[in-house]
Amino acid sequence: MEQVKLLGSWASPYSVRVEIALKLKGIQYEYIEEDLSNKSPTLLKYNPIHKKIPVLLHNGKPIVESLVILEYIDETWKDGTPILPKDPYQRAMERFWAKFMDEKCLPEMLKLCYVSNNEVKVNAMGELHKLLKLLENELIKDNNNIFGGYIEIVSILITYWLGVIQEALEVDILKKEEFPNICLWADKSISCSFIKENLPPREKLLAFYKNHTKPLILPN
Ligand SMILES: N[C@@H](CCC(=O)N[C@@H](CS)C(=O)NCC(=O)O)C(=O)O
Repeated sequence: MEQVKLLGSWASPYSVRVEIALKLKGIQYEYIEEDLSNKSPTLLKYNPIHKKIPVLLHNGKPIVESLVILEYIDETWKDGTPILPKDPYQRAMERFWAKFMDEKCLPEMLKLCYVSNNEVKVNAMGELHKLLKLLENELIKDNNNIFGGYIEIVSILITYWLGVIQEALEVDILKKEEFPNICLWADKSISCSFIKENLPPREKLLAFYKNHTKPLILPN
């Protein structure tokens, strides 16, 4: 009998990525909510390097880092719906755009939310705008075709979290007129049942960000 546990946090897109993948594969698992302000000995034991959620425990063995976990789930439970595409080029493209979201977009989103210095926040907004343009152009170029299951799971950061963060900070970066392809893709993606059913309720997430983010004052 397999034992699968997930240490997560309800407001974390990383943790929700893993939940979506587990549900997609039909894996039974036990979810353990972590208090990130008072990390459990289990979290520190199984992720001593980063001390972060999510941590997947498969028969007692820990796997950390959401992108690594998604690939592990896909390779371990081959029977369910595939997460990464078969074609090596497609796989490479999806991995590339996943890294783009986590390594390029996310740091700007974090500055936007948690840095107190207003100038840093305004710059982050500008940087994020430029990055989203790159994504918008990619979506136009590929006619929305490169984006399969893996990237859809990874990009809840943009397709769901960014909208909530924008509302909490009262800014509008991802405007429909400027980013029609991203907005269309985001609408489609988050209304897809396997994504939608696992997202935290919008109002709850919004209240969380209103509580936790530092306000931003836009220059005139
Ligand atoms: N690169 C990691 C990021 C995970 C991450 O940043 N987790 C946050 C919650 S959203 C965390 O555990 N933070 C606790 C801390 O930084 O002390 C992944 O993809 O899993």
